[in-house]
This record gives sequence, structure tokens and C-alpha cells, in this order.
Amino acid sequence: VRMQPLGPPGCLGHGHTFVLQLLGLTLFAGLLVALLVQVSKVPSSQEQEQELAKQEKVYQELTQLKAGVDRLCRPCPWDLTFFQGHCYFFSKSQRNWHDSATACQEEGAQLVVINSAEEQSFLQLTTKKRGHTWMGLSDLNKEATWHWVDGSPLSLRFMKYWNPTEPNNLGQEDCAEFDGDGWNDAKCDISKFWVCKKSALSCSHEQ
Ligand SMILES: [Ca+2]
Ligand SMILES: [Ca+2]
Repeated sequence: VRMQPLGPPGCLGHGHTFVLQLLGLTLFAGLLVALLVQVSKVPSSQEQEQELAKQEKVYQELTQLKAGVDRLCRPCPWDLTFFQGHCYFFSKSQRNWHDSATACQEEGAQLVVINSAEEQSFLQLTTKKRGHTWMGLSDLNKEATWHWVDGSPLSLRFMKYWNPTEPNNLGQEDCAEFDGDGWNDAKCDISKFWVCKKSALSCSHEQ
């Protein structure tokens, strides 16, 4: 900054002018900045409002669309639970194993056949809250040879789900149930809850 030369002693005219100029300049700069801030604010807040309005509109459209899709397609009937492409019916009453299997067939389903660890975990947790529950697994045809109701044999990777010391065939137990944290073989003529399983409707093929 170049210093203004001071006037001779006793004459402060130059000094006063310089201070006034500086003050004026500062004021002007301040006003300019304030004006610029004001000017730059106006379009941005308008844009924000427009953006919000747009989002609101998209949200409303999405909500309406979702309601429409829900009306068009439900993967499972109302009283069934959807899990990974299938619908599960958890009975509220209790029946023996054979009547449970029949009840599922009458609904176009099957006493549950387990195909994955995730499904096993989901079913075990859900049935634990409800109580002893039949699954579609038995060794009715040949003792100690377990088959699912779809005819497939029980694979080795599922053996770990038997509760400790089960299956023990205690007094002839040929039907498998969910019991606490794992499976148990129980007498088929005892009444228990049951789980049916069927394929979910694909939402890409409207009914
Ligand atoms: Ca048995
Ligand atoms: Ca047992």
C-alpha cells in the first residue's frame, strides 16, 4: 500500500481527504458485497424451492404408483408370509403330521421342504415363537432314512440342524418337527402346528 504523503504540520487537509476516501471506499465495497450476496441468494433459493416442489411431485407419483402395483400384484395371499420367492402358511391350529400334509395340499402347497440355510434360519426362528411345528420330512418309508415330502433325500449339509442326540426314534418317531433351536423326530400322530410352503406369484406376470 502506497502511503499518501502527509501535508505540512498544521495543515491536515490531505490526511483528512485520504481517511474520507478510504472510508468511502470501504463503505462502497461493503455495499457491493452485500448486494452481491443478496443477488446470488435470490436465484438459489428459488431453485431450492423448485427442486423441493419437484421432489414432492416425484414422491407423490411414487406413492400412487406403489399403491397401484400393490393392487395389481401380491406375491402371497394375505394370510401367508413372503420369504425369498416363496409363501409360507403358519397354522394357528394343530394337527398330526399326515393331516398337516393334507391341509397344505388342499391349499395348493406342501408341508415345508427346506432348501437353504437362510430358509432354515427363518423357519426355525418363526416356529420357535409359536411352538412345536411339523415340517415335510419323515423316515416313514425306511427307518433312519429321511426324505422330504417332494421325494428328495435329506442332504448331509442339513444334518447339523437336528437337536443334540436327535433323531433318536424314541418309541418309533418318524416325523420331523421344529423344536426350539433345531429339529426333532417325533411321533407322527401327535398334534402340532405346521408350515406349508408354495411358490410366490411373480409380479412381472400379472394375473
Ligand atoms: Ca424313525
Ligand atoms: Ca426324537
